[in-house]
Amino acid sequence: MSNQQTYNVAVVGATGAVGRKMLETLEKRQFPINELKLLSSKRSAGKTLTYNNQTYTVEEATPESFEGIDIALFSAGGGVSKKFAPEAVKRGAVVVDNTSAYRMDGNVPLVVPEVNEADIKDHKGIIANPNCSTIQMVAALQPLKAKYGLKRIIVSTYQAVSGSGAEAIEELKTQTEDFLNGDDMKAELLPVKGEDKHYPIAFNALPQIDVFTDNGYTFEEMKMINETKKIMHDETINVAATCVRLPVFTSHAESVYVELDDTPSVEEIKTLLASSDGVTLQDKPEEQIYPTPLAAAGLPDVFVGRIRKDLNQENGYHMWIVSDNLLKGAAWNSVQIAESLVKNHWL
Ligand code: NAP
Ligand code: 3JN
Repeated sequence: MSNQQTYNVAVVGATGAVGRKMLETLEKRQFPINELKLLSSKRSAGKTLTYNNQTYTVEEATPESFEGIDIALFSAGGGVSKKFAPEAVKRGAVVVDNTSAYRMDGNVPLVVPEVNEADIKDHKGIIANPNCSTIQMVAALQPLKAKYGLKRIIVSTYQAVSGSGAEAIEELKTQTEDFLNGDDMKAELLPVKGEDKHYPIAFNALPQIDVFTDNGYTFEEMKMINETKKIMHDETINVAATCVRLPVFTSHAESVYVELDDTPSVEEIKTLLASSDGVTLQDKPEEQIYPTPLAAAGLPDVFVGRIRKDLNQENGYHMWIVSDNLLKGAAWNSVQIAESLVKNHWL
């Protein structure tokens, strides 16, 4: 019999696009679970989900749901985290929160383990998982920052609809079928649920993810800017972002321009990234090898390719970064944080 310590784990938002990937990832990693509790809103209470070939009944989340829970993985929206994360902490759980509710809170570590795992130990009950677009970018850029210094990032994203949840996946499917059948496409959700205007996502590209802020950037863009500085512990990095939604189901892609302090060769950068944790280099233009969203889907790594020097700026470099937004961008990063809590005795 194994003496391995096991933990009571709650997944909040278990029926959602991210929650389902959380379950898949916990199972794949054989996370040491004693009891598993699957929580959702009243709507899905009573539904069943399988984990390790066992059937679990989903329950409505209430404050009492967290009695006896050691680790709670939240991905049910910021409002749910604001309401229930403190209740979970009060009852002794450590929360790994996938929403933006606490990301910029000075008392809450914001963690991508390949970048700032040590920040986890300072938690006071809640650890925040960054936005998916931020995670894949900082995971790829941290090795460059550590070795060559990082002054500036300009990023344009090409984001999958699964970042907007299960309903957005359905909207892309339905619009695609309607368009191919010669029917009108109904746009009811994207770019942002509840906003005045909606545009079809099928066969389209929408330069709006989340609502606009007063400075003309969207919240998604501001998340990338602010979260990058917090995770990298560097307020001096200049970051600009343009976030775009594409008719892709899974994996976000990013065209990234960086200016470094130093001027390494492209070969030096490739060698560094090829040996970096969580990063896979796919960069052989002569063989048309570069990352794509379809190929990255279902895999935990951050894929980097198309690395080249800027033609005018000596310390400027361009690259293409792709990762499964529901795995490294959400579920896998959260489970990595949970694994680190356990491994380092930081619970
Ligand atoms: P989704 O597919 O729409 O799923 C939403 C989940 O939240 C469902 O399980 C839903 O349960 C649950 N939920 C909704 N209201 C609830 C309530 N009052 N109490 C308890 N559970 C409730 O959305 P998703 O794509 O999985 O995303 C969920 C959240 O994760 C997002 O809002 C966001 O905050 C976060 N997220 C983070 C990233 C990232 O970048 N790290 C990426 C995507 C999402 P029902 O089945 O009962 O409706
Ligand atoms: O749109 C994407 O590709 C990522 C979306 C993330 C998201 C969606 C709804 C609410 C977030 C997030 O994690 O930043 C939130 C939120 O919690 O603010």
